Amino acid sequence: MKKNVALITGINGQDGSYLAEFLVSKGYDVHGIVQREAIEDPSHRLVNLRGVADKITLHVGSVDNHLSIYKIVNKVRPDECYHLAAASFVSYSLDDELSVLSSNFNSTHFLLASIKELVPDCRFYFAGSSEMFGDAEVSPQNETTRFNPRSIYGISKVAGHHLVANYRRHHNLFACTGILYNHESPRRGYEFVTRKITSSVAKIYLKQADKIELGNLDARRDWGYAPEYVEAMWQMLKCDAPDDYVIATGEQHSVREFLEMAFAVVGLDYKNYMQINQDYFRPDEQVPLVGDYRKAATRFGWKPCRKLVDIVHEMVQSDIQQLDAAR
Ligand code: G4F
Repeated sequence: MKKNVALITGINGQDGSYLAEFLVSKGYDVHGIVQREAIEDPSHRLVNLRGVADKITLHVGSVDNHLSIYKIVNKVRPDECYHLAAASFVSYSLDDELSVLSSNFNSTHFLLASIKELVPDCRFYFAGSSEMFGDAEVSPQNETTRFNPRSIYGISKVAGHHLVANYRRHHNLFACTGILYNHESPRRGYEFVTRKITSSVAKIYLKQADKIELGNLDARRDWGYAPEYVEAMWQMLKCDAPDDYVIATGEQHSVREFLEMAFAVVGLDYKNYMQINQDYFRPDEQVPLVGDYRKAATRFGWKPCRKLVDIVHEMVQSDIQQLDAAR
């Protein structure tokens, strides 16, 4: 029997690598697009894929280049395409507005246009974000909440979401946006606050550092577990009809609570190591971003399971192990 074929952009990132593992476990023929630099430096840039490296096919290409995307889609002819690649760190988008907006928007357009021409039955997943709600007017947010992005990153995701809806409506593509809230794991990038905290805790515990510098400790987030969130992406594409879904936990915690939990894993008090740095502050957030995931729960039975305290524990332990192994 012919295997289902999936194409993933951003396959070597946190979400892409968990999704690749999940789809391989489901019997998919998994393909991913990576930059040439990743192939040339696999021990760093493909580290997240080491568990499935011999079970997937990587294609060198650039999501910023229509011809490159077109050729890969034509070669792979996917049944499902997951578009996860994006400039995704909100602070960088404040610094580099023009390239974040054009890259995030154009890559989505190139993929949709190629799929429409070459494989119109291919199901398409677009990685949206809670940053689309930005300075939200209500909390919790759901699929009907008005978008009010506060960063170029958020604007690029709203624009991509409208493009997806347009291809669904006018070109009959099975295309969905997953509006995912923050989701974490040991594979999270070091620039995000959760990994910054857990990797610093590991260093402090192993006496390789003596402080951590952070911005606003009262900032609140709805933090979930990345491996569970990638399953929701797949479940969306298995529905009878395409639609958009909020994926979240519905719970909010402050950066301070995250810090407390992380230091508690190694029996230390964060107050002894903490330094506030104004450089890491962002504009005030009045209404917390918290997601209402009931539509996903009702339509395809998705719900978050892993508690934040357990996610934090896993991340700290993993960072300690990695540092230990490198000694
Ligand atoms: O970890 P963060 O940088 O994540 P942020 O901005 O919420 O964005 C992440 O989640 C979004 C939703 O899924 C994605 F769309 C996006 O791509 C990305 O994955 O910051 C979390 C909070 C912010 O309120 C920030 O102000 O932590 C606060 N914070 C406090 N001190 C800090 C720091 N954030 C960072 N990165 N570094 C700090 O020192």
